[in-house]
Amino acid sequence: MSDAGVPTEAHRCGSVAIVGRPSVGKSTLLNALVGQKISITSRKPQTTRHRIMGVLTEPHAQFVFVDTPGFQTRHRSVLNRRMNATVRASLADVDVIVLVVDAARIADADREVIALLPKGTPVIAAVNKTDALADKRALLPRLAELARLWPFTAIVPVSAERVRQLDDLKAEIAKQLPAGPALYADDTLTDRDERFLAAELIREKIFRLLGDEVPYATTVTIERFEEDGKLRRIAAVVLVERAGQRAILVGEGGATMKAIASDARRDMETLFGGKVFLEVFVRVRSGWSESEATLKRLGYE
Ligand SMILES: Nc1nc2c(ncn2[C@@H]2O[C@H](COP(=O)(O)OP(=O)(O)OP(=O)(O)O)[C@@H](O)[C@H]2O)c(=O)[nH]1
Ligand SMILES: [Mg+2]
Repeated sequence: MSDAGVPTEAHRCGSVAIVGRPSVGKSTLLNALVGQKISITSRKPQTTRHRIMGVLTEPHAQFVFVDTPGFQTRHRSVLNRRMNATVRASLADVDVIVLVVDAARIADADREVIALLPKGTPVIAAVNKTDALADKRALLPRLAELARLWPFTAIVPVSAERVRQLDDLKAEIAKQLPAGPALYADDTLTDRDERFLAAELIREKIFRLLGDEVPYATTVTIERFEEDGKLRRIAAVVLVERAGQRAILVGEGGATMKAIASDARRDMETLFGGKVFLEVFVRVRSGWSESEATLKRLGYE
């Protein structure tokens, strides 16, 4: 800022939506860009259910990234429709859009996301998972194919997981950000509070440790969150649709739930920088993902 409070020309600040079909690596990219794990990731599609802001403050630019759920074409529950609505809303009022695709292939689901892109907002394609390409020569035709699908401002091959070419991506994004002062304090990392992050970390372990059914029938709420000096006492409830799912989640002699809770607790201690005492309970509430009222109460936008 200059003395008169007018932003200096060099500084830029703006919002950047990260969108794409499920599992292309949007959340991994957000975490790599901001340098902290704030958005959960797993091999399973539809891991992310909420939009999550991640702020990166650099000397000449502040990037306000917004991670979004993967735009989906299957599992048409009320929850899924809400998640797609979240994607659409995120596209509507941002300065820049980053479309993430998988370097291995452009699928119909990618084309469906491209069809949602608003005209007039700069869109940068991040071609992710280049590390997993057996033959690097496959990349060039992929870039050409993308260029035919949308007038992207830039197309940047990256590896979010290996943190490769992210500086190139950031430079392309920065060029498109409007001039202006930082909107957030330079130590702001996310708009989400520790309660939300704690619930998400439990959900991540459920996505990572369990098979293909239970994660999608599950949501997590925090019943109690108390800070006692550097110690946090957290009581969480996992809601499932059916008693059989509860049995799977708990596991033999409680072993599965124990693994979920201890993995989640370890991540919370890293993220919050203090000890965590975590209790997790499992309750059956059938129809939670089909009830607008319940979803609203559970914090789904
Ligand atoms: N090899 C490789 N794997 C990656 C890369 N980026 C992400 N992944 C993996 O891809 C999977 C999906 O990553 P996520 O970040 O959860 O993907 P997402 O797009 O946020 O998925 P949804 O939230 O479900 O839409 C995870 O297993 C990641 O570890 C990458 O650069 N290279
Ligand atoms: Mg995600």
